[in-house]
Amino acid sequence: MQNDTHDFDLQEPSDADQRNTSKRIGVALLSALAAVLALVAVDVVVINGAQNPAPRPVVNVVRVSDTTPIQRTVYLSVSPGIKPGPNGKLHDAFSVTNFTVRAGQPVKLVINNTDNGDHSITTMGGGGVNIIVRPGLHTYTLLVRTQGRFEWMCTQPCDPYSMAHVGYMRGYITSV
Ligand SMILES: [Cu+2]
Repeated sequence: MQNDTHDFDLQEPSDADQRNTSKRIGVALLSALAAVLALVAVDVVVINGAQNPAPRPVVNVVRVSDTTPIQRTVYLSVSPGIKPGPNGKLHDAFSVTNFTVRAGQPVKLVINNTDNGDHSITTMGGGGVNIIVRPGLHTYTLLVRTQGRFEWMCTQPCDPYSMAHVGYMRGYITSV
């Protein structure tokens, strides 16, 4: 398993500094991400796991209503031959394929790709998201700037059935 991570420091600032710091962080994020509706990744080298962040909850969910979960951090895995299709044959799959995010709010995706090849989360027909999911454990930051429902699929050649079916290598990013 690789230990490098790709993320922004999205830790909440202290209460005293929260207002100004949040504004600066927001401006910095917007500046860095002005060109595209996009994945953003900044390399951080971790040596022997000594600099691993403190454990986080499996899923940190913030709700704006009873029916609309906003996921600040999503942990998911990618596994070859793990999910049965209609005839019982096992297919490649992401453990989570449908995400609900808040427009303009960065979401961390912590992805453990247990396969030995790349996969991807690539939106079709807009959205501009193209996350190349490399083997190993990586953290990506996803910022969807506008509201909408964007279908994505894995564009890295893998399991043809999975690439064509929601719930396997295909799904939806819903930005509210
Ligand atoms: Cu794939």
